[in-house]
Amino acid sequence: MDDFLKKLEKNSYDIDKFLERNLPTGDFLNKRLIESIKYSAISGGKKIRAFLVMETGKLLAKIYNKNLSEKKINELVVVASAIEAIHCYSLIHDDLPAMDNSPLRRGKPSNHVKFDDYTAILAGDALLSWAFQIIGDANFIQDPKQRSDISFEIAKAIGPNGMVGGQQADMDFSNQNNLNLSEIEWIQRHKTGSLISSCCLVACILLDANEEDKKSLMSYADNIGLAFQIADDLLDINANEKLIGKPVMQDDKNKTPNFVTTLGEEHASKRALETSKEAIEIISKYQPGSENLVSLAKYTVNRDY
Ligand code: GRG
Repeated sequence: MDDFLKKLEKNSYDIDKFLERNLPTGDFLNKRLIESIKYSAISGGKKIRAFLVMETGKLLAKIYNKNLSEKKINELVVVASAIEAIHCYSLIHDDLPAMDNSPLRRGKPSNHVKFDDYTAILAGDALLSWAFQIIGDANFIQDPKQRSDISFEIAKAIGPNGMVGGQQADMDFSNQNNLNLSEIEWIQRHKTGSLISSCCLVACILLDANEEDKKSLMSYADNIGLAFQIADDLLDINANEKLIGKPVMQDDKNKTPNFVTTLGEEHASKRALETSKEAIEIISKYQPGSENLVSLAKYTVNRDY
């Protein structure tokens, strides 16, 4: 696991380098907005979504015996960074008083606490727009069809029938403790799962994957997303607040039903492990070459933050 954590760290470093170089610099009166964007987007988080994009790309290159050129690696980094920017926007907005009202994120004051509510809203909006700006930039991704397919798939994954729709349902039903398991799973698949699945899908687009491999990799990603969310619900009751870098017992405080409140701790742990195992089984058919994706599946349920 130590070796895997080092790879995850190196990946974060590469993505941060891209973000530092390419996030906008203020050009006049917008300097405070830029400060707020950089405060949340750079040097924070595990960047597992970016890792998923990069590793899926590397695996596909291996499967198809393609040489992963520097240009192709850069394209993967661009899309991975765009997805991390989108993820960051969702966390900034999720922490706002109108949503989770969380004062801490990644071990430091949430964006709206450090700045203010309107700046946090605008920083999130700006990160979302910037993500599509770099995906659409021909200097970054050469093939016009790939640019348009990637934009389409990501927009679909994070829109009303994806992340935003899931977040709306999460908010609407947060005070109801009568949601059943399939409703909770629906919310998870939309709120968290669809962006995670899109990480594998965009790598498939960049590497021209065939339908069969695309299907397997999406199924791997679906399982990773589900295991990740159940593990997150378990961390909400068990984690060390300092280590996790955000308040614990948030779902209890906000009366949000989740996998643990519905299944109980023991069953939820079992389900997380089964789901991670399923992901490992799917990706193991690509051995050798998928070792880092196997480690990621193990990590989703063994992490302590
Ligand atoms: C506000 C449109 C909008 C969407 C919010 C992602 C999300 C949707 C809310 C976050 C709520 C939450 C805690 C979900 C659990 C899973 C999750 C996304 C955890 C945070 O992701 P990590 O652990 O975070 O990858 P880091 O900090 O490592 O990037």
